[in-house]
Amino acid sequence: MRIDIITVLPELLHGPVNQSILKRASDKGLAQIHVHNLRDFGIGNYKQIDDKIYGGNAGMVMMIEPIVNCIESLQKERTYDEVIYMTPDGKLFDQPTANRLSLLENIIILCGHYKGIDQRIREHFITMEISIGNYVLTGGELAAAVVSDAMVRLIPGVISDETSALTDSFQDGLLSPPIYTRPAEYRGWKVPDILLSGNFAEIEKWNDHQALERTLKLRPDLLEE
Ligand code: 6GU
Repeated sequence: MRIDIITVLPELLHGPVNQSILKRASDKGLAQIHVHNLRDFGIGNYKQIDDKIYGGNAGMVMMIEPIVNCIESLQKERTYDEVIYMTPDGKLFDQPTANRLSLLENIIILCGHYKGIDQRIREHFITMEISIGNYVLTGGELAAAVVSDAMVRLIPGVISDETSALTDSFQDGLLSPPIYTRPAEYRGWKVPDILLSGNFAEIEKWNDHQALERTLKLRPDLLEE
């Protein structure tokens, strides 16, 4: 998978891209993430990328030309499966969406800033609009990092424990059961006996029950779905 992220704040993405799961995937050759500074496609001596909103409202809009020039320079090199715009008015990002996107070959992610982008970009270039939650961020960069992480960790081989991505909270629509490690007792707080019993059939039953109970208690909305 190749992800091209277009942003006015590339520095904000250097941390996530050069650390953690995204770095590991890149080192293994399983995912390449390229960050593009929109300013490089700015107009004129000042490399302008934003301008006043038509119609008198206060605020700035990301201009059509720099964004189209950047997107088209990428599309000249390869075919993209999705051109995603990160925006609070997009479709709420969830695990099924992450699953679907993780199977794609090439993705562009455009990070919104200021009041947003010229509507014509959304109409003619964007194939998908994503929000990561019902709150407003200053820009789409942190959201793009969230979406990239969620997609890339699903690519086979990225996480060393092959089964772990599939047993995550949400993958089966349930929260994960509680987990423990040594010591078996700390300050008198004991790990449940069943987990030390070695009876794997019973342990699996216990885990399933805990997952259901925790979901019922903490996220009943998941069960309604
Ligand atoms: Cl994708 N962008 C911004 N600016 N704010 C958000 C968001 C995205 N998702 C939730 N809030």
